[in-house]
Amino acid sequence: MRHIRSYDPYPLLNAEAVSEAARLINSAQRPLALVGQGVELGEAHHELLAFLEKAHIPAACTMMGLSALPSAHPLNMGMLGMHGNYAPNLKEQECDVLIAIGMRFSERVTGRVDKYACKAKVIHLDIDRSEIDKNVKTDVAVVADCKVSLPAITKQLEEKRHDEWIESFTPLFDEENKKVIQPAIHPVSGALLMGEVVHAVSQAVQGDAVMVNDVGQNQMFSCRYFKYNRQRSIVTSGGLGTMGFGLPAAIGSVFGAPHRTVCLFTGDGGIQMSIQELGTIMEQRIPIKVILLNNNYLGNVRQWQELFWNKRYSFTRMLNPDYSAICKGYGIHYDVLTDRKDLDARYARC
Ligand SMILES: Cc1ncc(C[n+]2csc(CCOP(=O)(O)OP(=O)(O)O)c2C)c(N)n1
Ligand SMILES: [Mg+2]
Repeated sequence: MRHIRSYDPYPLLNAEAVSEAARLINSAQRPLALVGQGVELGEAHHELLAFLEKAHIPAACTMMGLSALPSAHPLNMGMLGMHGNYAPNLKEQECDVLIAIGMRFSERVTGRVDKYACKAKVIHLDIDRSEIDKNVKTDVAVVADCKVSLPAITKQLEEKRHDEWIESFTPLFDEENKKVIQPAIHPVSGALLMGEVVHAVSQAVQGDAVMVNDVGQNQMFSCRYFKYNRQRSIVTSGGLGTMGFGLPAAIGSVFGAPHRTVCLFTGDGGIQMSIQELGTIMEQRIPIKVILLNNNYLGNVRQWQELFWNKRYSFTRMLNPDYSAICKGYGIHYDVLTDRKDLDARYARC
């Protein structure tokens, strides 16, 4: 086969790197695994569980890897990064060994790299050699498909418990739950919130659906509050942040997984970038649940103008079309939900 520079789809496992990684993990007091989409693409879900459970390692997922580990697994510590959970973000700064598995240390995960995970030795498992040392300096690199590297490392791991370390996440969870999560998913007054809508849909499908999203606040809230118990269940444009991705991606998801429920969360800005695909839905009679989280704003940009640009709002207010009329035109069944008290009853039909 012709050699293409920097293209090496099946790198051979380096036995020395595997032993060095296992040695570091065996000596760790406060290990933390970061799980990315590489686990999903490599279909290394069982291998990941065997690895985490043998050495009792807490893990947090990147946005792209959210369904690589069941949401309710006791070692799942939540989502990493700027819009992620409090506990894993703080614990990255405390851990002594960080094991990155099929993830690329995006800047939304790391924040300032010069202050990132300073107390940790870093082990990076990735199939792509060019990811190693790209963003975060690595102590041990295991360049291979993680379906191969994870079991090789697991074989050399000692069975361990890290109860005290794992319990130290709990007060941080409790604090986030009280101050952020409960007010987002169970608000008692005010306008309907994205978090409570996502939570209600997630409850209705009981972790069984494929979740697709667009870009913006709808993406962040759906990533935060949708739960999974099946692998390969999230479809998002991730760091590419491509508005208009959601609707066609949801159509593709139905064709890719025809026996599964597909839920799309999208925004009033993003849906208008590929709204013509409602025609495909009409024509193909595609059974997607489209949840348009209409806040009459390019909400994510407005949020940045508010927080980082001194509330200088510019061109973020949306003058929206009548979406009901549009659905009617395409012959697509729709429901308009504005009242909190209707939430559970409507989504129970999901
Ligand atoms: C094609 C494209 N254009 C612009 C952006 C920049 N951008 C990111 S989020 C966002 C606003 C999204 O608004 P909306 O779809 O209503 O979602 P919301 O944040 O309100 O949930 C914009 C303009 C982008 N990511 N992609
Ligand atoms: Mg919006």
